[in-house]
Amino acid sequence: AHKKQEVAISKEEVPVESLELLPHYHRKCLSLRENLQKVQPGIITEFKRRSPSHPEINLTADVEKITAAYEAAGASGISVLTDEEFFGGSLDDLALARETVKLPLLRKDFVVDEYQIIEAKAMGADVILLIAAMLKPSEIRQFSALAKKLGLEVLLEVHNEEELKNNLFDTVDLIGVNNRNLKTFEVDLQFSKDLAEKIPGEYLKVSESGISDTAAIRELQKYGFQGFLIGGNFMKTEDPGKSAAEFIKELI
Ligand code: IGP
Repeated sequence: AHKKQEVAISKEEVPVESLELLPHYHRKCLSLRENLQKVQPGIITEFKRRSPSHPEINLTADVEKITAAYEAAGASGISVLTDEEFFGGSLDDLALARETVKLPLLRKDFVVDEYQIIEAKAMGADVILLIAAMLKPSEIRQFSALAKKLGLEVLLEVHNEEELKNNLFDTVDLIGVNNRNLKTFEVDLQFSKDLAEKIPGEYLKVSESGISDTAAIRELQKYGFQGFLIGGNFMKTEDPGKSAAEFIKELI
């Protein structure tokens, strides 16, 4: 049976106690970490309508159609942007993706409080993103501990050695090196290559952003990366699911 779930509109309208009553809040999460280890390389495809650097990637994209096609293409997980202001995303996109696929889902957003983590669980996410550049280590510690308590996995995003060193908590599961500098939007895969050897072995390594060909993945695999987060390269095409399928077929 298809379990439809009401979607949260805003913090003011939906108190935490109501989120905790939603069925997804009690569901057992899927492991992105395990899924990424099953098939190598593991591709996390992203559903993204627009971004600050690319204001019109695919504004009217159909989340059900594209996430279903990503799953059929062999993705290991799917990242869904829920930030409205900068990325045109929504919790509805996440909830619809949850209704559509059985893959682990990453809630891609700027998490700055505990409410958003509870909301992520209640809306059907399996993984949350914590961005080291915008949070204090004490917050990363606190938020990742809450996520673990709720059964969610944590992807910590770093861009330099300092961010990495300050946040190596055992409540983090995956470490993503963002190849895009969030201030200048400049992308360079060298960020992943430089940080790879500094990421302790217990964390699954993910390379994020700016990946546009399979050669880049082959190269990054040599540095120990097992997960690859790819958005624009697929979303900017006419048929993102088909682009992802062709890309993944070339790799596996
Ligand atoms: C995907 P790209 O270059 O393949 O579209 O990038 C993903 O890494 C990017 O969307 C991203 C992101 C973020 C978005 C990485 N970190 C933090 C919003 C917030």
